[in-house]
Amino acid sequence: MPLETIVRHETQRLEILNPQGFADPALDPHIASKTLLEIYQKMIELRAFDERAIKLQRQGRLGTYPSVLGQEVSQLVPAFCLKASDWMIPTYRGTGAYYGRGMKFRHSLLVWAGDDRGTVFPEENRDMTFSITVGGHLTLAAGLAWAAKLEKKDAVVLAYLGDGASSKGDLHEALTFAGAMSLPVIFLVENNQWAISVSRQKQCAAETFAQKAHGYGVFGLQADGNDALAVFSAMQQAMTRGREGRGATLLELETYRMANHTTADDASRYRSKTDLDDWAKRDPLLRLRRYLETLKLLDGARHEELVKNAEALVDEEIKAYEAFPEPNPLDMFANNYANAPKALIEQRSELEALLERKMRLGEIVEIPPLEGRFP
Ligand SMILES: Cc1ncc(C[n+]2csc(CCOP(=O)(O)OP(=O)(O)O)c2C)c(N)n1
Ligand SMILES: [Mg+2]
Repeated sequence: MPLETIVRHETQRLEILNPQGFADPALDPHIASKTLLEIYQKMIELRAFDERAIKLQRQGRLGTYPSVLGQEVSQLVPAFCLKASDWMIPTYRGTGAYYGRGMKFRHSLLVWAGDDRGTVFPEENRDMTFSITVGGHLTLAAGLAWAAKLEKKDAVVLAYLGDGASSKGDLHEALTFAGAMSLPVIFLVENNQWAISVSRQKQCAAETFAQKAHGYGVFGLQADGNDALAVFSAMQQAMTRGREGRGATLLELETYRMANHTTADDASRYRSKTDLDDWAKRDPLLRLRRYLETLKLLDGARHEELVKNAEALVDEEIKAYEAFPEPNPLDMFANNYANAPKALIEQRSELEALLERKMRLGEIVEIPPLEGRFP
């Protein structure tokens, strides 16, 4: 007797804009012109920033930097779609996510210079500091979503993760909980085809990351991550589910990391140029540009003007970043403990004495004011 099929699953993929910039009329979400232009402008600004951030690092003016080149849509559009009262937790590759929520580039630069005075988000937002620990924030996101549900507000939680992070046990725990509790959370897998030097093929044998959703009873969807309209639409679906109490979404956005993993990596050692050339044809900026041109919302002159303005904006932001006063080294002890352990108190006193001695000897002229609180 043949075995009975007890369950069958399907996973769908959403693509609206083709590489020539034509939208499928049946799926076009008809985003307002003003919103489309705002998204495009932000993408241009993000790309200008990304390019300069890498140069700053090469010049020794920045510590390190994880590029978002080629991921402008998958970074920026989901964050842009949120309401300020929603929660967001990006990963270290989150400059575009924060920019989509209104964070200033000067603050991103401070963060990548190792200065926590850069963790400044627009006050009304519920933005979390990004997770450097791969996958470590996913259970936190589920917890935030549980809190949001208990508060009975319609907030959703957006947690970004990479294709590599999807292999961590954290995602299993977070999805299990989010599914069982029907939580308003979106786990957004930015599948950029690489986890440092581990390729998508080596990462996971499943055809898609989106289909993992089925194992947890959550909604799964794959979208073309270089297609602004598809990502916008997929986010609307996922947010509506969350706000209406219909539970969590695992959203896979297929894109490509066009740059090195970070400024400390050399991707030419492990991947081919052909791959890069193929993906360059699917550039998210170019595709949206063509769409805007077909709608007569943009022409060559306006595009050039946007690029010029973006470069001026980035110049300003770099100036503001480099004009930041030196921090007080004692601030590294601040804001961690209500009651600091004895060893930490001793270390802080030691550093304080050292700074005073250097002042007396004239080796430093001034100790900047303390910003944080130490018990
Ligand atoms: C728990 C943990 N293990 C290992 C690392 C080192 N590490 C940093 S980034 C990375 C690859 C992550 O790849 P992916 O999730 O695809 O994100 P992407 O960098 O492509 O955005 C690894 C292994 C880390 N930061 N945290
Ligand atoms: Mg990746």
